[in-house]
Amino acid sequence: MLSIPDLIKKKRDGMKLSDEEIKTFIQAVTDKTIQECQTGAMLMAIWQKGMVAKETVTLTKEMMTSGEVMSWPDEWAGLVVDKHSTGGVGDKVSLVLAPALAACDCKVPMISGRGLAHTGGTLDKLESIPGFNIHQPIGQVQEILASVGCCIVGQTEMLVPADRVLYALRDATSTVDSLPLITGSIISKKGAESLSALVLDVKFGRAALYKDLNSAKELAQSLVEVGNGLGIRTAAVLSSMDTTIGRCVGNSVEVIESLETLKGNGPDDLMELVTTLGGELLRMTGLVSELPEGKKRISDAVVSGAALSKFQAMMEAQGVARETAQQLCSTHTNYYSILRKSKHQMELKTQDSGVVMDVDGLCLAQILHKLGAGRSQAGAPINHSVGAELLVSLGQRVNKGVSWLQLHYESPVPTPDQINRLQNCLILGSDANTQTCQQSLVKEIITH
Ligand code: IUR
Repeated sequence: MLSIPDLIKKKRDGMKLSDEEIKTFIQAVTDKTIQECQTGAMLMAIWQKGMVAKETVTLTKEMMTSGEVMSWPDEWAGLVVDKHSTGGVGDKVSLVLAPALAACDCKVPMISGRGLAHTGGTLDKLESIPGFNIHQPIGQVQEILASVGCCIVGQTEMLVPADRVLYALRDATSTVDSLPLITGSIISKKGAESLSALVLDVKFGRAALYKDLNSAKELAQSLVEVGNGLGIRTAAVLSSMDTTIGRCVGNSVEVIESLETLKGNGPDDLMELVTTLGGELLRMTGLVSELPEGKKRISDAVVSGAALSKFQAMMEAQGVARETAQQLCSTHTNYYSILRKSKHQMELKTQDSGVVMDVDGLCLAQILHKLGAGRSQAGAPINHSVGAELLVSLGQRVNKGVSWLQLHYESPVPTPDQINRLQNCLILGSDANTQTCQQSLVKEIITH
């Protein structure tokens, strides 16, 4: 058996590691018998020399089994599904998709994350609902799946401990952007949920992890190959992430937009993503035979109110008082009698007339982050009431002086420079180009 320095040397020199060698490395990481500098060196060797698909599958499997792996009743075989997104702005897909899938008879043990850099996190959004508890032990997750069909929770200490160690060291060693390491990190956590099917929303564009379609596609292909290699039916949807998804960005405001979507009033771009990702999952489970049928079933679950009932039941099962859950899900509710409204609102006005060509989702998210919608560092508090609502749509003709953005803020208040930068997020153009700005978000679906 090679020693840890030998393993590092082997990868450093561009050779493939055997299953046994990868197992040795991950075990040493998990048991903490390896020095941090050695882990860092191996991460850099992997970053530089890469891994072939077989090595990545083994790395992912070993990471997955470094901790607790969930198990489900036999009668759920084929029905346990989840989605992962590489992170976006205004990405509230999970809040609509999880209950919609539950309404289509799937079981959805959705393990979500917190906001990272300028992107929002599903857990932060849900915590703007008073009482919502994202910490659920595995036994409770199974009970909620049995009674409701979906839950949205945080990662427990016991799930994929090797990823915790590697992820922290990747940050410290500039090895975050490595295809095998990203793949191992994402798929190991999904694998530990013992899924039947997994769909990945791999985003590309200005506000995404990967700016260009080709690198996003490379990641999507690696995720799909390794997911399938682990025995999970896996597909990836490549979707563009330049502006915001829907109209709202922030925590409370995104919960409101999600609830409105579950009441049948959702924006087209959000519904397109929800139905495509959900439809693909239904196709992979075999509940439908073709994607269009799957999309229709998801859309029907939302429009009929079946998904809303699941969301209400999920809130109650995760600690929200019955009356609160009922009120949030009723037709004419005053959301701000329950969710905290920011102390101040401000409407930004268009400085010209024209057609809305673009809204810079990255710049908008970065400013909201600074105003308290995101964290300055891990563990720091966030202000759930901070956010923004877009009052215009792409392709819409607007006159000079109309309100285009409502900003919700408290402390810090936006500086003149921030307001100026927000104004520059809105790009107006001439009528001739309206078609180019109203394209579908979904570019491609990768199934193998
Ligand atoms: N999300 C993860 O879970 N792992 C990663 O490596 C990245 C995002 I980048």
